Amino acid sequence: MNEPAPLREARAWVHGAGTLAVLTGAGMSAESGIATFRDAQTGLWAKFDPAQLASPEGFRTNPSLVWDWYAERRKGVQRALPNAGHVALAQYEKTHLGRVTIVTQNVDDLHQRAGSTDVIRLHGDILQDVWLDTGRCRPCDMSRAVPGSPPRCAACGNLVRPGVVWFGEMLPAEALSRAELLAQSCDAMLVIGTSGAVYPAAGLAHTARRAGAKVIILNPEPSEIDDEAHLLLRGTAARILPALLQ
Ligand code: BJW
Repeated sequence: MNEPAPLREARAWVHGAGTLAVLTGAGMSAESGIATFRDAQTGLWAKFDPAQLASPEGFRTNPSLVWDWYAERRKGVQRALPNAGHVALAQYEKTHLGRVTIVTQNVDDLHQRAGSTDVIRLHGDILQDVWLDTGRCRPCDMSRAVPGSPPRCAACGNLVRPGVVWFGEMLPAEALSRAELLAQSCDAMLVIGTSGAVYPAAGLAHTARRAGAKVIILNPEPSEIDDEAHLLLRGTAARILPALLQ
């Protein structure tokens, strides 16, 4: 087959890795119709203000604006289907059991719906409801939430918010520590569809490289962490991954 040398080399590193870490960002789900954040024309931050919509301060200032924005995005996630890239990763995990872990910044569930089982979610789950400040409120439960925009807990009165990680919030500790250990111990890291602008997720590529892993970045555009890559694959997730993981 007449294919580019970087793709052949990347395939050899991926298949040769006893432990493969896959770090994914919004570009992974772009071909499923879910908008990225920072793409110049179509990214969410080209139209919306992250400080207003993706921060605890923004939510406290205007809870219904933020809730309604997330409600629309939830519908988009529920309508979306995994693309050929998600499917290729899930199939690869099945044939390389115990050797592949996905670390995703994405708040959608498309990796899981494609069949991937070992998925670390760094930025939470957009489809989950949690209580503001307290997370899961015991002994309250969501079935007793008073409907509204946003709903409130019937027992404690607390506001309900989407279960995502906003700017300035800590990442889930267990997920972050698993991801960091993986970055320190993997043989190869495949970084897909992230601008590399948001930390601590973006720092995982640096950690992996410093620990001796081969780092491959798949992105149609330059990213802020391209310097960490041993190999750059220029293309989209749904086009490149089926070829890379075959
Ligand atoms: C394709 C494609 C296709 C297109 N195929 N590719 C160190 C230095 C500086 C700042 C900080 C630091 N450590 C912490 C911070 C502060 C902050 C931060 O990083 N700020 C930077 C912006 C400067 N980080 C935080 O606040 C984090 N919390 C934290 O660290 O707590 C401790 C702490 C707090 C304060 C100070 C210090 C420490 C939390 C970050 C939470 C991020 N939350 C969001 C929103 C989630 C909820 C929601 O969905 O609404 O997460 S923001 C948004 O960005 C989202 C994403 O997961 C995240 C990353 O974006 P991603 O995935 O890279 O998407 P894009 O759009 O940027 O890029 C898409 C890419 O795909 C592009 O490159 C395209 O080319 C490509 N692409 N089509 C493949 N088809």
